[in-house]
Amino acid sequence: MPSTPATPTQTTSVTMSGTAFNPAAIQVSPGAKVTWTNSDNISHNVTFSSPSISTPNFSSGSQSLDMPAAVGEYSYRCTLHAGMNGTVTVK
Ligand SMILES: [Cu+2]
Repeated sequence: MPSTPATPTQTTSVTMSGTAFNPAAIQVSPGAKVTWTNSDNISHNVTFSSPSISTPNFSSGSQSLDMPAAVGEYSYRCTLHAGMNGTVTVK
């Protein structure tokens, strides 16, 4: 039996904590602005490969990115930390 993907949380706010995105899977409206807040006191970033959008490295405070208007599931990662991954479902 195939595993069921986790249901994304409907929010536009993601925390970076413990070198992880929380919640790691979110769902937003087309074109929504998503804000990541770093509470780790070490540098992280948010890097999407398609579309090619990213935040600078930041170690405190928040950075926001506008999500695509096209529905779909967009994965992202922090390029500084292997395994620090998240997804944004635009629906
Ligand atoms: Cu990181």
